Amino acid sequence: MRKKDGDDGAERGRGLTRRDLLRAGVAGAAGLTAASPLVAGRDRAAASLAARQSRGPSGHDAHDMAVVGDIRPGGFDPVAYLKEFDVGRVSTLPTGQTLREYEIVAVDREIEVAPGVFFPAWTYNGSVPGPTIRCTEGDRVRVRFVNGGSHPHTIHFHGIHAADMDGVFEMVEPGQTFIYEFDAEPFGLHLYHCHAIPLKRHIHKGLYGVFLVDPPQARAAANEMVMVMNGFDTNFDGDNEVYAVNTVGFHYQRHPIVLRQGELNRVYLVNTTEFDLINSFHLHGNFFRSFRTGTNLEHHEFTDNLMLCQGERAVLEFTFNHTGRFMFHAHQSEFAELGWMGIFDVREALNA
Ligand SMILES: [Cu+2]
Repeated sequence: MRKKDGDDGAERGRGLTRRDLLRAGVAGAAGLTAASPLVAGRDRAAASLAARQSRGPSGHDAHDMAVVGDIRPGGFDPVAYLKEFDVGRVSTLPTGQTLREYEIVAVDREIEVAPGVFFPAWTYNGSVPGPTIRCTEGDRVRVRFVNGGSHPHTIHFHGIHAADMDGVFEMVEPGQTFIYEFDAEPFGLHLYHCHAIPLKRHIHKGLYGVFLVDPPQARAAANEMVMVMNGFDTNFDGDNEVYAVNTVGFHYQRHPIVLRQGELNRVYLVNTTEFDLINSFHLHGNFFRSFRTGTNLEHHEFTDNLMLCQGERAVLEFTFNHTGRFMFHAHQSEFAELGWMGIFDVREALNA
């Protein structure tokens, strides 16, 4: 966000500009099908391919907004990602300790970060963010990491573990495998990411994911959602053009998240945004309890706006008493206008 409004002219002609993104977001929100200045060249070809692929058996488009309004089907699905937890392959060690084994492969892959906007990502298991690794405090975690990418990578897990399991000094070259093994501690909401240098580039390219360690006594039952605040520098000028939770700008505005009145919601919120020092989460029409780093079961704050530095995370809990549509977004207006914007659609309880 270093650029000021006056720099827009300098951005022109470089393809996607921040203003184009804004237009795309507005178009998507209004449900327009007209071509956007955002969609140009190969992006236009990809969008029309997406439109063709989404055509249903009736001959009509399955997605009204397929041309500019939505990402292609079949790729990363931000709605599914909210609730996808990888608990590993579970077994019991002779000591009685639970062993959880995970497979993570680094893959170079082009991803769609806004309708028709593609980004040459480096991924864990093909998606950005990578899989949400979930376990319980005290479990033995064993991660088999294969570097199938084109650059040296590692996995640096946040947590308490041995120095040679920290994923910092032992570079994993393309084609090599490394096994990370440690006991999961402390409980809380952590993250993992590549620690190869230049670090900023390896993280921003997409090599990060959520590492969730549940407390020994599980938290109360809730509608749980993982939200990773991230950004993408689509023209490699050292500045983000697209901001989002879970990668795709405006996705939860196009596809509001359905919540139920009176139900406890829990958001596992992680900030992996590069280039900007802070990001934030603002909830409309409600307040939430925040548990910073998720390492304490007593909440720290009761608020409607939480600021997180890069790498910080917090567990948020809230219940809606009112039905209707409520926004959630970065309180930095610029981030919100460039994609970090979503809607909760709160409906009556199913058994009401
Ligand atoms: Cu890397």
